[in-house]
Amino acid sequence: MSEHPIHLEPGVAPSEVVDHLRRWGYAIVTGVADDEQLDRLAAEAEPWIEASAAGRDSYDGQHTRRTGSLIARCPTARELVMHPLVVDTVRGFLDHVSAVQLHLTQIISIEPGETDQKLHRDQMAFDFYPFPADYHVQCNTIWALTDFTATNGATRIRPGTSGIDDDRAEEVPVIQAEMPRGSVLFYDGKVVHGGGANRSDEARRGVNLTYAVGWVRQEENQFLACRPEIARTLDDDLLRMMGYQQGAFALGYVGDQQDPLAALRGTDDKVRVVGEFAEANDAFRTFTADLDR
Ligand SMILES: O=C(O)CCC(=O)C(=O)O
Ligand SMILES: [Fe+2]
Repeated sequence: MSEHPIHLEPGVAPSEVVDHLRRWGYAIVTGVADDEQLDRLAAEAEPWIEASAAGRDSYDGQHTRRTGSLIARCPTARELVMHPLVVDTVRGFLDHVSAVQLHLTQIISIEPGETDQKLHRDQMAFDFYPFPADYHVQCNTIWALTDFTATNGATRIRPGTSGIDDDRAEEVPVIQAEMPRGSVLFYDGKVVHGGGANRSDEARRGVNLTYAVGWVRQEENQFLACRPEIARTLDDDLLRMMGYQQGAFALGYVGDQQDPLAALRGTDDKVRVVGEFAEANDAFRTFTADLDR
């Protein structure tokens, strides 16, 4: 395992990131965000982080602050959510579904004194449903807003544990996703991982932006986390990613089969067929082939 963590260079093709994710359950790309963009985000987020309480238990982290609603609160977070490398990687990794959607936006600030978070697989959020080993439901990112180091709480990962059961996963050594500020850690919903202890004297800050298949409930309720008055000022592509689109063949329309985006904008467009790339879904294509649509 000594080759881990593997760092991919800026400019890497999304397909290569997808390959690494499929092989190891994680991938790190350095140099995705620059200092100017991160400074802007940090300034927008600072008052909200200051106002966020520490977690209630050792899983959330009693020395960890979690700050959500980033679409509404931090305009720069919108750029990160829709970064082409991320969107293309998420779509490539979750290419078995008609639509993908934003799942969670959260700055995780692990502060001095925090201990190791219990290792877990993020897909447990779906009521611990035992998804098949080869069915991925999530594709996640953590953007390094500060350097991630072994002492300040860099994410701990057991590489390659996505497709294996818990007993075998226990035998895989834990590595840490050390990476410079501006890097992105991608990881799937199955790989065993957790936040690290912070033994330094500064906070480790990461922007956790996660994505899921279009047919599940979102971890963060995007329709309430971002009020309609703010949502109406956002681009269509971002809104679709937030969930203002059909999540699958017949999921998420409004009233008389109105498209969710049209409902938000107050127009009367009927629903688009489904998510923006439904044609990728074999089952969808087979089912609709003989329909007169
Ligand atoms: O902050 C981190 O490095 C990871 C946190 C995490 O895995 C979680 O809260 O689910
Ligand atoms: Fe996690």
